[in-house]
Amino acid sequence: MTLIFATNNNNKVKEIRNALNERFEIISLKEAGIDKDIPEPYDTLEANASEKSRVIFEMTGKNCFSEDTGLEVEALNGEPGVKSARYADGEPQYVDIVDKLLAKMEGQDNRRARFRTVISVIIDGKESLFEGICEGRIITERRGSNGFGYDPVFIPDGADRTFAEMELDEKKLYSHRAKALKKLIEWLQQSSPS
Ligand code: ITT
Repeated sequence: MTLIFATNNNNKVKEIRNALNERFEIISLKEAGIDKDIPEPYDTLEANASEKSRVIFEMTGKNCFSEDTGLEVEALNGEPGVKSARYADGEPQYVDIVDKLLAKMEGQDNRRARFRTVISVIIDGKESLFEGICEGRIITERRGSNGFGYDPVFIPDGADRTFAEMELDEKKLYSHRAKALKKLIEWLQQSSPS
């Protein structure tokens, strides 16, 4: 089965490919020749994921999926959440989103946080949603150079290294994205066994 992956984030493409089996082929927007910045106008991961897959389905008429991911930090009342990609936008005092997160978490004892991924898939015009959650904690300084986004400051429960200190094969044992993808794959395999 072939699916267009409605994302402009190449790290997501790498992680999803790494976690897929040979029954599925993923075509990135770039590979599909689609140069489009898809807006994320809503205030839930679900609504934004739906919007991204809907836009690409309407453009192509092909089976596709998208995902929206947020980092939800307990001490920050669930922030940055749906704003994770744009957390430091318009705030030049921060080098990047991680810099802002570390500043907001300074002096905080409660370091609990979780990544949440929502996948929206459209098969033959019909949408389904799948969720994956990874619980963990935010450390006080960056560690590691792999991955992307908040990976250098997030340690998943059950590990003692950040996602940025792990290779893809290890990150997928814990990750929100891999968990949501597993649900999607199981559902696809049940829907079209062979
Ligand atoms: P698309 O919308 O094109 O898929 P995006 O980067 O804008 O790509 P999101 O809206 O889902 O994706 O943004 C979520 C942000 O959260 C993302 O830019 C990263 O900074 C961060 N993020 C998402 N998944 C992550 C992960 O597995 N590890 C660390 N940070 C992550």
